[in-house]
This record gives sequence, C-alpha cells and structure tokens, in this order.
Amino acid sequence: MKIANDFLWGGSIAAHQCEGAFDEDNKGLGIMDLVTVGAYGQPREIHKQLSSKDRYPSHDGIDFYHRYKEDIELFAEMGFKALRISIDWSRIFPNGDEETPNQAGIEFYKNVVNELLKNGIEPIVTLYHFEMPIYLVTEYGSWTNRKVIDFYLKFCQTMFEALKGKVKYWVTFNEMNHIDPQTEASDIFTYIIAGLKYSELENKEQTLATIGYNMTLASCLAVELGHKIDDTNQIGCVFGIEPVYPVDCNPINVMNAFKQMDRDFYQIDAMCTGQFPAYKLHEYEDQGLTISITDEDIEAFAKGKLDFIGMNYYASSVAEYEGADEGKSALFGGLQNPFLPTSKWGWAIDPTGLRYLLNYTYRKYGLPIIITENGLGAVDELTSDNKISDDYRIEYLSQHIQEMRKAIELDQVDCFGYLTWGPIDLVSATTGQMSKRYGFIHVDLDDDGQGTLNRSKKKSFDWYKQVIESNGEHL
Ligand code: BGP
Repeated sequence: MKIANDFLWGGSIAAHQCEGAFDEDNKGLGIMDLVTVGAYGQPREIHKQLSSKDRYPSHDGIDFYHRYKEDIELFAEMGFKALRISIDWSRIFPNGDEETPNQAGIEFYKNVVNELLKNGIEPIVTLYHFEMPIYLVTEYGSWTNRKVIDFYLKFCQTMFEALKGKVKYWVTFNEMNHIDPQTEASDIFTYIIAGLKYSELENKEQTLATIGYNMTLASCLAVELGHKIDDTNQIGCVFGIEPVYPVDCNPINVMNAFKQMDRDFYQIDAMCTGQFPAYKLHEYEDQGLTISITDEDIEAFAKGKLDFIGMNYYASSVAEYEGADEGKSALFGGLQNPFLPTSKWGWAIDPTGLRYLLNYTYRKYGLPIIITENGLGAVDELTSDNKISDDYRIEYLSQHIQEMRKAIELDQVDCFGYLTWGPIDLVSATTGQMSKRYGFIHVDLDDDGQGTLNRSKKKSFDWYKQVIESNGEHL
C-alpha cells in the first residue's frame, strides 16, 4: 500500500483554544471560559465564576473568530487537504437546553466551512472538544445526567443539518477516554472533558464510570443520527491514546501494561463492536460500580458503529509496577521511559510508538484510521532577523511521519490522513499557555495576553508545504 493520492494532510484546531470572542454574537459561557492560565508544574485554576482579576485565555484565543480567513489562506498556502475544527456547543446553544439554536453561531461555522471549501480544504468537524455550556454542568450535572445526552443530540442534529452537503467527515467527541475510574484522574482532565473537578466529586469512581458510559452511548446515538440525516456522512470518534509498555519481561509487568493500555480502548470497543464490552462491566461490578443499561441503549450500541477511528498521538509511557519510583510519573499516569527523550513539558517523544499504535488499533478493529493530532509543544525563540528556525519541530514531525509511512506501506494499515496539532500557535489545553507552541505559523501573543496577534511563517511552514506537495516523500 502507498500513501493514497487523496491522503488528508493538514492540521487540527479547537474552538476554545483559538476562536476567542467568548461573549460575542450571543455565545454562552463554556466550561473552558472559566479556566485561568497556568504553566508547567502550575495547574490552571478552575473558577466557578469569572473574576476581573484573572486572565482566561479562551476569552481571546488567537482571535480566529475574526481572522479565520487570513488563517485559512495560510493553511491553503501550505497545501492543506483538510482542517479539523470544532464547533463550540455554547455558541450554538448558549445554555445548552434552549428550544432553538443561536443563528449567529450557526452562521459563523457556515462561513468557516465555506471558506475552507473555497480553498479546497476538506472540513473535518468535531462536535465536542471540551466545549460544553457551563449551564449544563451547574443545572444538570453534566454527563452524569442522561438528559444531557438529549441536549447533545439536539446540538448534533442542528449542526448535521446546517452543514449537510458541505461536511462529510464528523467526529462525535475528542478524547473522552481520559475520563475513567481506572485511569489516572486529575482535576484538569476531568474538567476539560466534563466540566467537573475530580477533587470535588463525591462518589468519584461511580461518577467517572457513569460519565464514561453516557458519553460512549451519546457518541453511538450521534453516529446513528448523523447517518440518518445524510447516509454519505463518515462519522468517527477521536481518542487520545498512549501505548503503555511493560517495564521489563516479568509476566506480571507485561500483564499490568496490557491492562493499563486496555483501559483506553473500552470505549472504542463499544463503538466498533456494537455492544458495551462485557469485560468492562465485569470489572465495574468487581469494584462495586453499577451501570444501568436499557434495551434502547443496547440497540443504540448496535446501530451506532463508527466509520473511522481518530487517533491523537503525542507520547507513550511505561506501566506502573510495584516498587516504581513515583517521581517518574508520566503524562496520563504510567512512568517515564528511560529510553526516550521528553519535551519541555515532560511528554515522551516516541515516533515508533505511533507505528505500534496504528498497527495495534488497525488489527483490532480493521477500521480506517486518521491521525487527528500529532505535534510538539515547544518554546520558539525569535532570531535577530525576526525568524523562527524550529528545526526541533521539523525533526519531531518528520520522524513521526516516517513511522506512519512504515505503518501504511510496510504494515498495510489503512490510514487516510495526518493532521498536526496546532498548525497555528494556539492556547494550550492543559496549561493555558501560548508559550507552549505547536504551529507552523507563529502568533504574536504571550502568556499574559500581550502581543499584536500578527501571524508569521516559521521555518516549518515551508517544510510542511513540501511534505504535502511530495505526498510525504520529502521529509
Ligand atoms: C490534546 C487535545 C488538544 C490539544 C493537545 C495538546 O489532548 O485534544 O486540545 O491541546 O492535546 O495539548 P496541550 O495544548 O495541553 O499541549
């Protein structure tokens, strides 16, 4: 197999990290509008209400809301075949439970999609990328409440209909797999996915299990709905997955690593096999957790199978084991790998892990896969002539693309696209910083919100253009 001629090269962005305009055109308050700027080792604060003393990076983002034409033109100049955007739920239903949607919000996304199409860029639309109206959290208890599934479906229906005929690729959720009673939970991860602080949850394990189940069910229902509205829709779900390696060949450690990695797959199992996995229900039962499954749910799992799997890949980790040094913890639980370098933010750099994960996932499900995020968060320094020579970014991406090519060409994995995270600098989800940059395009904005917001090309801009032009040959 070769990289297909219509392979989707491009990038991914998310509304709350780039749009800004947080209170314009009737937008409601979204969960991320209440999160302050942090730093590496200094968590973002999560507020119950806005305070005039603090800075909330989502409020201004990188002003994509007003500059999307300029930004899309730059993506087109690089030769992008696809751009993954997200729809901010709180722009469409400001509180989440309204009868009718906010037309101004719909109009904005129609304009963005039209602009992409005009530039020959395929829009890939994520319906939930950490952008829930806060009202659904405070009034309804977020995803713990099944009513929220109905509100989500109404929002999905609104967008499926509004963008019918223009958008073919849809993503129901971004990275719901980071919420699970059996994975390492933290305030920020529980919050970005469900708007709830882990430390404040009363019945932690049960709540996370219920949320994980309800979101999985919501995804299946959205897939079924999207197919009903337009049977040419291709609907996937995006997962953020880290391969988890055993620390050595002690069978106990190998088994532990298997189990720890397996936790990231139960929702994919549910969305691809047509039923919520029995092994997971059994594990919950053992832990004294209950999930109530109705006959309608069983039908929904059977009918809402995914068309493709979206994979966000940044890093791998090593499974925890007895006697492990806790100081060596990695990003989403697990431990650092002594064989791998890390980014400034402690993320292990492991290109081979991408090939491993593509193979693992493709052999498990046989479904087409798109790499929906991959990239290096780094501090970029301007040289005296005002340029950014980001060779480290080029090296990171080039190594990962090489491994993806091996997966496609040698291992026969059906991978139909590669999207970098943050083709333009934007607000970091975990830290809220601007200084954690991913882009080919520099945005003049610092962590305090100071800067002209001017866009300029980094060295990697021309490099990626050439990668796309050569269909991945010239790296
Ligand atoms: C993924 C999220 C993105 C993005 C990325 C990089 O998990 O889907 O929204 O932010 O991680 O993370 P960060 O911005 O924290 O560096």
